[in-house]
Amino acid sequence: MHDIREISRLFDMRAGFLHAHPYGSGHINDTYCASYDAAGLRLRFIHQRINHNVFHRPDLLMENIERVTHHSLHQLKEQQHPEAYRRTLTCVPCLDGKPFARDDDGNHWRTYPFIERTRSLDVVETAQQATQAARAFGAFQNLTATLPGPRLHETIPHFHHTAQRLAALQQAVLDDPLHRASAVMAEIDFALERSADCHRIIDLIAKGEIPERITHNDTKLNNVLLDDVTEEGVCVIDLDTTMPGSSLYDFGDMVRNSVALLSENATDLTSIGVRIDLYQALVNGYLSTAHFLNPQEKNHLAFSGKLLTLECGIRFLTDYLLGDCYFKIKTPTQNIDRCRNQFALVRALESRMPELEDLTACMAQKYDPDFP
Ligand code: ADP
Ligand code: GN1
Ligand code: MG
Repeated sequence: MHDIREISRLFDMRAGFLHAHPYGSGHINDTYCASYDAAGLRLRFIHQRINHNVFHRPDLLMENIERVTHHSLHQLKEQQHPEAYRRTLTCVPCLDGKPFARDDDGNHWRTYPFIERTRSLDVVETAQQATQAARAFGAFQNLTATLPGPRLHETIPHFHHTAQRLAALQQAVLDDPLHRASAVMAEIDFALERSADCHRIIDLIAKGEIPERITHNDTKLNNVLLDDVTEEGVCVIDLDTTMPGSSLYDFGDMVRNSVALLSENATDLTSIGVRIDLYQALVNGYLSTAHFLNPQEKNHLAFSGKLLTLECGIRFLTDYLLGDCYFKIKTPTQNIDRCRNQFALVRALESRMPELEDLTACMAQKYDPDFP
């Protein structure tokens, strides 16, 4: 717990601090929701400590976020969007005008207005929610496609380089600092058996068949806020990893996060499976806004779901072997439990892959009759 009243003094809040509490279920940053009094009106803000063990250059990260959010707002205003202020994050400046502040302990903090009358879901409940989330992430990529200026900073280099993630796992198995590897050999073998998969997208990117785009790279369902009433995806949040990437990383992570109807934290895996209707809802939502995709990207949408699930499982497993230094955990076995959850979903996706690929091709033709 941090002293959020103290933190609030670092920012140009123009309202009186009332109280704050930890908020959300993100694995990386420390997020607080704070209430303020503005002449009798209650306003809420998000104060967030950027995890500098994960993001080594919070200053460059915030430079990315400022550029992306300014550009979003500019575009929304050009479109005369009636709710521009609610459709993008906005950084509240700190006292010296910067979009982040440093506390006495060397932590970096940022503040966003709370986007009211929305909610974020940890587990998708309906196909409509999946469609809306996918539409929002596709629209976000449309928006970043026109970002002027230099390439964004890579806030975590090689973030979705799955082959490097596998290599990091192999290194963790060799180092095995907590002697955990022997008990999880089945999971390690599961990952190693899929080494070829880990190279597939990277090789296509290297050959230039899949283009680099500005992508979000962390398209968990709880990183998009859905309107309380209409369930429309109103605002894409958690922009820390918005940087050069592939559209397939964004789509694949949505699949990972949505089609199982089970949280990645669930430990009872008896019911884990792929809900084809939810996959269809995701493809439909994504293709309805991501008009820029080339045929190779469309061809790999179904595979990307399996790849990002495998990659996330590999990351949970690596973190478990290295002593749970990266992802926040609530129980000592949570990272290995999450790994098993993800690998069970990989198996389920593998068993339905032909169906998922056929369905993707049908949907791609619906949006583009020339699609092969
Ligand atoms: P993490 O990187 O730890 O996942 P997030 O930026 O995703 O952190 O924030 C954690 C949670 O806080 C989100 O899932 C969402 O529920 C909530 N949240 C973050 N920013 C806002 C905002 N501006 N308005 C409303 N809720 C927010
Ligand atoms: C982390 O920050 P959060 O909780 O939205 C992680 C993602 C993982 C996800 C797994 C910067 O996302 O890459 O897919 O956990 N973010 C970072 O739940 O590593
Ligand atoms: Mg998040």
